[in-house]
Amino acid sequence: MSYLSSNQLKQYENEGFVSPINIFSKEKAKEIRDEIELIEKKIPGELEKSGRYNAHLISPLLDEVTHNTKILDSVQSLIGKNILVCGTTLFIKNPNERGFVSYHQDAKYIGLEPHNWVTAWVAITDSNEINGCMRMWSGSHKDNLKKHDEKFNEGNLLTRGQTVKNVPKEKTTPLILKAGQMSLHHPLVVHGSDLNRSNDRRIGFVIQSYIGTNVKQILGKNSVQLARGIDEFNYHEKIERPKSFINESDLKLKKQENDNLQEIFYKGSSRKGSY
Ligand SMILES: O=C(O)CCC(=O)C(=O)O
Repeated sequence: MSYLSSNQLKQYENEGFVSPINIFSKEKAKEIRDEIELIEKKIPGELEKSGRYNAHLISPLLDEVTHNTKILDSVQSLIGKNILVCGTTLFIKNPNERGFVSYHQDAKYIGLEPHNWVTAWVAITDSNEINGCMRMWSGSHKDNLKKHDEKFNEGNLLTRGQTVKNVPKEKTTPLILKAGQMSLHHPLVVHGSDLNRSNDRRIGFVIQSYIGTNVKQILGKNSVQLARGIDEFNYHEKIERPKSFINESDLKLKKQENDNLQEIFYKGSSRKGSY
């Protein structure tokens, strides 16, 4: 049986996202936040810019989230039973910083084809309209890829500032989540987020993305972990799960994976990798 109700499945089909979904307790979320903040303290800068990708490779707790049964049960009902993890991103917005995310479609720049994949946004802190939660343009996944401009505004957390024009912002749906809840969104749904106007951090741990084994990376190279089922296609190199908290060889692997990602994200761009 699916972890998603029939109404939630309908919501995904009609709107391009499903939210909120209960995954773990707020106490567990706090434990994960503490682990993230311990990494930041032990290795300053490790989770900044391109370092915000693939923190699950050095953190057993983030690895545990990535392989969480409730998340995988939900994902399975959207993309099938053979599931790979092809990367994660920490979207952290600190108070009094200018971080926002311009409206975009993930499928525009991630290079994963066909679109048999889904992104899980897991709230490590509460995420709401005050601290800049994600906002979705409901139903926009039913259109094809839209034109994106590259707008390199200060504070844009997207690598290339990819921006869809004329998004009806007043009609977008805020995805309000409590720490420990998640949302799932479709590769084609247009979404973004505003500034954090609160006094605390907003932390989202994003599995970007869960892909079916039939999905290829057409812009470069992505290594993957098998999350569930069998990989009958073997399109991607497999990588190990972390051996311990901030292990030397895992740190090297994270760096190598993130260098590969930079190649993908900046393909065809005049701008070269700072994020
Ligand atoms: O965390 C955010 O505000 C945006 C995240 C996002 O764009 C994504 O998960 O695809």
